[in-house]
Amino acid sequence: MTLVDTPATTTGGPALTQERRLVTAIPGPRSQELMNRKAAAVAAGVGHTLPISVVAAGGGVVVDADGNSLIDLGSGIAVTGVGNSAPRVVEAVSAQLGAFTHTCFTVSPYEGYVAVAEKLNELTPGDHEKRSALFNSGAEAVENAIKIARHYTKKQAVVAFDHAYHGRTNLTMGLTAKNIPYKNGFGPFAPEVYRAPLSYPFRDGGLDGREAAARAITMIEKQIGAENLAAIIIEPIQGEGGFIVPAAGFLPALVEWATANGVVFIADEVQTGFARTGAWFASEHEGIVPDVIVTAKGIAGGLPLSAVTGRAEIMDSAMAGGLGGTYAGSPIACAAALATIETYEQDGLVERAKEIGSVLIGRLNALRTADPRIGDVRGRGAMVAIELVDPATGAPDAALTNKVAKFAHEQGVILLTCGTYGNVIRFLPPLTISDELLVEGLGVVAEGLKQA
Ligand code: PLZ
Repeated sequence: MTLVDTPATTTGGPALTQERRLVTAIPGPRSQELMNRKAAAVAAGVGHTLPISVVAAGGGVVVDADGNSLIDLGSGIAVTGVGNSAPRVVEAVSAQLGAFTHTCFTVSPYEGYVAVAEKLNELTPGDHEKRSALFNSGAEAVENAIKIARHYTKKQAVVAFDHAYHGRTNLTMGLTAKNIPYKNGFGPFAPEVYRAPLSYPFRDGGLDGREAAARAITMIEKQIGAENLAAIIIEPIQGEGGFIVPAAGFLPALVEWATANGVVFIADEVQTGFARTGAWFASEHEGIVPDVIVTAKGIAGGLPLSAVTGRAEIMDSAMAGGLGGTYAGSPIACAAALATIETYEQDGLVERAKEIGSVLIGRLNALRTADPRIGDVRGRGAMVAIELVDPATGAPDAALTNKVAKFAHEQGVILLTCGTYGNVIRFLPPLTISDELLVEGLGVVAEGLKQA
């Protein structure tokens, strides 16, 4: 691997020196300049976690315009599983750019779209016959999954769960649980969306998975009725809501009930999909086979692409012309997706996610033993979190969480928070990060906790 030292002019990708390097305060002067321009030009509603001006990224680092090199523990929110500017992706996208950039698949089709659909049908759980349709964003794919389920079942109601996150469009805002910042003042929301209680082992008072599922099913039967319910949608591990892993048995019981009652079970694997959790899809950990599965983020190495994959009879129910979009399944994004999937396969990244997971869980559990403010350590593979609490009461401690995140940012670590109560620190490193950088990043978090 070539080690390149000057940041502002280098390309990204794995050629970047893999180190944390601070040459100015964060933000440095050039980043600050961009932040000033941003404040004057970009709508205030578009926030940011870390005020830097990115010029390159790759492996496990992000480099800013001032020459600082930050450890990436966020992957742009679980997107760059294969790393930034992954070589196969760069090559495939460059070739596609030279061939053609756009025709609109629903006007004049091309092979890349079909090849991605074939790959998704093969990789997603279940050996039944499947079909896929491609879109641009996670929210757009979720919307389409619901459209398809309603068309197939000829029913209207949809159940989402406490702590759910499904997007920022009108229907998906309604499916999303948390008000601030996602929904506040943005209503009215779409009708026929209902919310059921989740299994949240850390805050559930000892309910096991089957009991938590029974609680949700009772609510659904009493308040909605299976005869009105088109679909249940759930993230197999809640992402934005706090990296909540439901108790074992919760998801299988919901799938069983949905199957028995003519309700389409939709797994939103936008954040959990594509090797992230140490399996191709998080549904596999619980042995469930969703009727429909929604993917995005990790699917295309950073290019915008999303997909709905499901049972052929469900997916084929919408009339020809009923699904689509100008850019949906763009040839460039499809080229990126095929190269991304090949990279997960060839570079053994499902296994790598497991290894990253054992480093994370091991170190964080050790921290927890010495620090009662860490109420819970949870997650699977390279999707792990700590929940910070007041040790005396167990109450969520968002202030501490923000302090630790701020400390990490100032020390050159990109660290994300999440959770309905804003008290969860989540770890979503690119699967291309080295153990050294990962451990160094965790060390900064530990120091942040100590100083807070
Ligand atoms: N479903 C499970 O995690 C996106 C949100 C970032 P889009 N999560 C990151 C933000 O603050 O906007 C997400 C998700 C799950 C759907 C989505 C939506 O995916 O590609 O952001 O539309």
